[in-house]
Amino acid sequence: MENRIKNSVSDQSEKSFQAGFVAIIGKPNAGKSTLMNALVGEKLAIITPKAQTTRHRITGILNGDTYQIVFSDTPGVIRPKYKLQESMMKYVGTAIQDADVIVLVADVDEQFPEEELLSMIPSKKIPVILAMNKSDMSGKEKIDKRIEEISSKIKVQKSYAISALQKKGLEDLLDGILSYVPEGPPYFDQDMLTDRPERFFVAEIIREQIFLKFEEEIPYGTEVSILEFKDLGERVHIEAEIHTERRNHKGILIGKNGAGIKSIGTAAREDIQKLLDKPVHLNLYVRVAEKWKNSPRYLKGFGY
Ligand SMILES: Nc1nc2c(ncn2[C@@H]2O[C@H](COP(=O)(O)OP(=O)(O)O)[C@@H](O)[C@H]2O)c(=O)[nH]1
Ligand SMILES: [Mg+2]
Repeated sequence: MENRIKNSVSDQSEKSFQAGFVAIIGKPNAGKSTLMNALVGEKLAIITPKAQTTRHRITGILNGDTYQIVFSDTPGVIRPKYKLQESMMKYVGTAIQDADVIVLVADVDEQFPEEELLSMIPSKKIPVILAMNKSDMSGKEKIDKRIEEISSKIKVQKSYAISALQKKGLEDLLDGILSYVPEGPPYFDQDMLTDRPERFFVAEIIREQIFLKFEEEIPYGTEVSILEFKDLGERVHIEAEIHTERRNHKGILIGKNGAGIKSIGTAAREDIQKLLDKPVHLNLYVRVAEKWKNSPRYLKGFGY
């Protein structure tokens, strides 16, 4: 990536500016969020080994000297089972609609394709670049076979074997993307990394800890909202609420003598301090929000 930026500097006089939207799509767990973070060089999207960690469309802006790429990390494509997932799939849809380029992220070890994912990709117009991810886990033969498999099912303009985790193959991928990014002025200020406010990322960091620390049902039934976000100069005071769909989950989240909530808070606070670059005081509360995943009222309140 360093090279790319340096090359751009020397090219600056001949080249006009490029700016565009790139939708990063794929099945759950393919490595979309890892890829976006690696491309923008900052941990914006939360990453956990659990599927469906990403619930929103998250913007990550890569600013080069001669280009601005606005990436949208999206939830993994699934067949929605409840309203929350319907909203999640809508975010994938709008990211695709806005896109100048689609980066389809596939996991080399995953069975592909699924109808849901393919049906969301428009049959023409928007160029599709295939990023065959997790190539650190497989041999060349298998990677090539998978690329061929996918290319036979949808029209792929370019394909690359990458490892988002090890940041391998990303410069080539970026060159490929740039070859389809139109000329035009930047959409955002060139020092902007995202269009989301800090408090959004604070809520995401807390949610990430719940995904990392608890099993199956609990993370999927949990949402986090920020009650208070006060920058007091030398430190930031944050009050956040963890909403859970079941009464017994509340007990599990709080834990014996508050051990559960304490461990979420301690880990989240560390990451929030890194994000805000200031000491943080974090208070967490747990509330039951029955059936929130299917409640339009709750979902609206949570920003879906
Ligand atoms: N081995 C390997 N693991 C990866 C790679 N990219 C992502 N992962 C892992 O795959 C899991 C899902 O990653 P994530 O970015 O959250 O996937 P998403 O659901 O598509 O956003 C995490 O445990 C990542 O660490 C990669 O290139 N190689
Ligand atoms: Mg993700």
